[in-house]
Amino acid sequence: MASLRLVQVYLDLLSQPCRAVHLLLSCTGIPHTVHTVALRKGENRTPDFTKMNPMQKVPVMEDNGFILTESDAIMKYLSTRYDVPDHWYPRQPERRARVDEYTAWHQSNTRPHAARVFILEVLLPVQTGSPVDEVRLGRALSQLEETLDRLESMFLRRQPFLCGDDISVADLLAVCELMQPLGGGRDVLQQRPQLQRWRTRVRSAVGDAFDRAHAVLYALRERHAAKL
Ligand SMILES: N[C@@H](CCC(=O)N[C@@H](CS)C(=O)NCC(=O)O)C(=O)O
Repeated sequence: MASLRLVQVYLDLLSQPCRAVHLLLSCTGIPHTVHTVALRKGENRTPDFTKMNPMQKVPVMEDNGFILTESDAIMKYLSTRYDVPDHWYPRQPERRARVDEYTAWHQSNTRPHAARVFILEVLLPVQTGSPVDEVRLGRALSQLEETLDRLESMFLRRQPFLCGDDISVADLLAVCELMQPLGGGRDVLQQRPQLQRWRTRVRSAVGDAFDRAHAVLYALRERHAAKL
C-alpha cells in the first residue's frame, strides 16, 4: 500500500459514496491522492484491495497507516482530523448531532431508495441483458417518493441545507445519491422545486468540483440515451 503521508483514497466515481468523499476532499483542499478502483473491472476483488477492505467495497481511506471504510465515517474523520471549515461537521454538540441524525437516517432511506432506482433501471439491464422490470421499478420509485417527502418535510423544513444554514457532509452524501438515477436519464427531483433549490445551493457551494465528480455519471447518461 502507498506509504506517503498524504491521505490516500480508493474510489470509483460511479459510486455515490465515493463521489461524496471526493467532493469533501476537493472542497476542503485536504492534500490527498486518489487511486481509482474500477468496480466494473473487479479491481475491488484483488488480494491487495481485499487486504485493505475485506468487504471489497469503495470508498476506502488511508491516512498515515490508518485505514478506514464507510463514506460517512471517512468524511467525519477527515473533517475532525484536518483544519476544515466547521460547517462541514460542526463541533458544537447540537449542530453535530443534527448531522449525525441525517447521516444515520440516510443509510436506510436516501441511500438504498435512490440506489435501487439506478440498479433496476441501469445496472441490472446492462448486467443481465433483460428489460427493466417495470413492476419493481414502480415500487422503488414510490419508496423513493416517500424519502423525498421526508427530506422536504423534515430536513429542509426551515433551513436551506439538510442540517442547518450551511452545507455539511450530510448534503454531500444526499446529493450524490439523488444524482445517481440521472445515469439512466431520470431526474428524481424533476417534480420537486424545494429539493431542486436545495440541489442548486449545494452545487453552488461546491463549485466546479460538483461537475468534475459527476462527469463519469453524465457520460453514462449520454451512453444510456444513445441506446434508447
Ligand atoms: N455504506 C458504504 C457503502 C459502500 C458501497 O456499497 N460501495 C459500493 C459502490 S457504491 C461497492 O464498492 N460495491 C462493490 C461490490 O459490492 O462489489 C459507504 O457508504 O461507504
